[in-house]
Amino acid sequence: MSTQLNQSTQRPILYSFRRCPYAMRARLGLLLGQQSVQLREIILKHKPQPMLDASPKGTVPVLILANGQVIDESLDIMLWSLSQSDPNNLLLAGSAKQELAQALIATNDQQFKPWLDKYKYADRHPEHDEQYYRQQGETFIAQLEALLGKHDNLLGEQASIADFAIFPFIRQFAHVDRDWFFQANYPQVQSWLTAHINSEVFTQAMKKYPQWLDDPSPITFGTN
Ligand SMILES: N[C@@H](CCC(=O)N[C@@H](CS)C(=O)NCC(=O)O)C(=O)O
Repeated sequence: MSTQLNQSTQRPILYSFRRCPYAMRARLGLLLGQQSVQLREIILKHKPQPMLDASPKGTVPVLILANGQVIDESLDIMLWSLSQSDPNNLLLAGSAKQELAQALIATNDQQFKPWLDKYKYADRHPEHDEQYYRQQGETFIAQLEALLGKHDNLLGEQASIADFAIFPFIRQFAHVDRDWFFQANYPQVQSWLTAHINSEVFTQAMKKYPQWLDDPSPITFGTN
């Protein structure tokens, strides 16, 4: 058997959905950790059975390692990838800021994200109006604005895991009403977000691929 075939069968499999911020986080983590995976682009309305067999909770991203281990939480995929290789020290090894990074990501996932969903789909949550949900989300945006007033990225001049884990969600928040967001009084968040959106790694993470079920030929994503 050729080495090439061998390598491709041993690459981890990533089930992903391009527009999902959790999947963006995982793809960014894989690129930044210089990993190479077989990408299976899915749509949420039609989840492939092999993905559900591996992870019955049915959320993307799902990473299946060559040894069969399943990692089905986006942050764990980032952590796995960066534990393989972390040339930019995104994990903040040896820094007291590690706990801060964890806490900020937890606030994003547990507090900000539920408000973001309600803001995005305010018509499905008629208890309050869109502006109310946006204001709830702004508590976190204001927290980021204060951090970014001190340095270019959330925890220092250099980006860390916190920036990459969080900015896809702030992008989604900004996109609900771009005109409002980019005139609001969050200049540091606006330029931080714009810089990350325009970065090479995000451009690579957002490349479009055919849906796996329509085109099951192997697609390599990441470092070759
Ligand atoms: N905690 C999970 C959340 C992942 C998640 O909720 N992904 C959404 C898409 S953005 C999903 O797959 N939802 C299932 C569905 O809509 O059917 C993670 O961090 O990976």
